[in-house]
Amino acid sequence: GGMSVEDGRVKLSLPSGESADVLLYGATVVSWIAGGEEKLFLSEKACLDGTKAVRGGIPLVFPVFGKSTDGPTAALAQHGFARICKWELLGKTSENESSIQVDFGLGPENLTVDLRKAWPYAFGLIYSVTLTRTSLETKILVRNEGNETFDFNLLFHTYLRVPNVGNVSIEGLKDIAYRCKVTGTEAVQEMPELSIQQEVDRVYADVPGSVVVKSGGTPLYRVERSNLEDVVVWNPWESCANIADFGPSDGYKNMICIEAGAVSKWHKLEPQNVWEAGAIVHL
Ligand code: TA6
Repeated sequence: GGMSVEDGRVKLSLPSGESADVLLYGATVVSWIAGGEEKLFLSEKACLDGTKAVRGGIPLVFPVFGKSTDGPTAALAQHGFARICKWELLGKTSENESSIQVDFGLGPENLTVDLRKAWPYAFGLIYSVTLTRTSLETKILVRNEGNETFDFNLLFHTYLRVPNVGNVSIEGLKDIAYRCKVTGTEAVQEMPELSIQQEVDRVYADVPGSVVVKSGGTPLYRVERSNLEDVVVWNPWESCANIADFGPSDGYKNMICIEAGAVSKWHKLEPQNVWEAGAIVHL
């Protein structure tokens, strides 16, 4: 067990065999192994060399979800800069037999000059990844270190690995209003369970409880959130063939993105204030 660092990749591991790998690039979790099985989907065409956001694992979305056309985040690429910047390893903050936590940091000093111009706020992010025998927790602390209020979105763009997405059902979204990004419409989910039989890209706003991902009726994952009101569900289906770094071409069958976030509205952070949130994926 412990933490090791090699080539910009930080490995967390427990004596009982579980592990998680986090790239300094984007502080992207790219692997989570428990019971000898990989729990995250990582595209076989994902760029892991720091040239492009990672297709798979857990990219971190900040300070904007999607692409905004106006306001202070308009100059930023889709999903912001957190996932395309090199983070600092702050270090291991706790470890025992059954749990290990490692922290990462990002501030303006880690951004390119162009990004700093595009989003000129004095911010500090601390990202904590905690591995236990039966869960992976991601926590974020956003601090406004300047004297100007800023608006932000935040989201953990988690690609969960599933045996066959056609057998997946998602519980916890009944009666929740969502925006469908495929059709550009809004609706309320009536079904107690969502099954995935085509492209799905939905932003569910104000989801009160946990979301459970089942495979053939058996619970695989339970996603618990704290201070993250929204849940995005995404599977590109066969249109994954149009995503350059998505592979294999039928890889959509083995993934479902269940993304815990604060994205349906802007969050305001005043000078010298801190905002904290987190998500835990339980097995
Ligand atoms: O979170 C869902 C989503 O915003 C989808 O609309 C889809 O485009 C996906 O993220 C991937 O975005 P990316 O920028 O990584 O290609």
